[in-house]
Amino acid sequence: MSAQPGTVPGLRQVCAGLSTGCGPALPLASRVVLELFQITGSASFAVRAALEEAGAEYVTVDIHPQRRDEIPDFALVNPLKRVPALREGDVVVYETGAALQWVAERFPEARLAPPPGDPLRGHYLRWMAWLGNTLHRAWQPVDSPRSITDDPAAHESIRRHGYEQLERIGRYLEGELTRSQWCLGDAYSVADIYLYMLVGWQSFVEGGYVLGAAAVAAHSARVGARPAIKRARELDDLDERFQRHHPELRAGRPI
Ligand SMILES: N[C@@H](CCC(=O)N[C@@H](CS)C(=O)NCC(=O)O)C(=O)O
Repeated sequence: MSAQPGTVPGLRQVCAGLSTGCGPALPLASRVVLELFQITGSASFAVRAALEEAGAEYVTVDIHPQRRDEIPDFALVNPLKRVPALREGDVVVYETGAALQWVAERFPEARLAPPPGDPLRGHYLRWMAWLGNTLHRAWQPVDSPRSITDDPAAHESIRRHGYEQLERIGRYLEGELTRSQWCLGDAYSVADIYLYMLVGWQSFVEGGYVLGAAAVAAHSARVGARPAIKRARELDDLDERFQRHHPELRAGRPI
């Protein structure tokens, strides 16, 4: 969408249809801008997709993977210098799961999470915790055993254990998603976005890998067909399999 009067060039003004947050345009100096620190095609995709789902107005701050100090504010926003990270005025949030939950709460009209007190809240919290502490980390042993040990003799066994864990995770997800449209049954949430991205990372596995079976694939297809998700993929230069159209570029810049 095109920038509106009074906004930063490139700022995404996508508030149409929301009941709040779209008042008369204020002079730029008096506006607090929501910033997404990102590397296109990385874990920041999920947060961008949630912002797109929410119809949020935000700007992106592109972090160069090899030059993380180029943007001095990045270390202030996330001392770990990892993406995604969000800043809005004095508020900063990093860690994918936390940032997704924050987006859902910041834009409640978008109904991207069950609110406190909702009977689905416990399931939602459980999904978000599990995605962050289990599935997000599960690809590393198969994709990059050398990030776990530099002893090449151990890599095969690390990979084998990694695949065994992925098989267990795949069976678990099949059980959870069979007969269920979304992670929370009929209620779409940021958990679906997070799961969609993490399942999409299967295409990075050398030689190919399919996590789970028909129910996981159907869930990914449902999420991936949503207009906001398609838009986020285009913005992040990703195809339907989560492969970068231009692997040599991040936000249009060479890596
Ligand atoms: N636990 C973090 C992990 C974030 C993360 O690893 N981000 C990657 C991009 S996919 C990154 O910034 N990697 C840079 C690095 O490891 O130096 C989260 O959930 O946000």
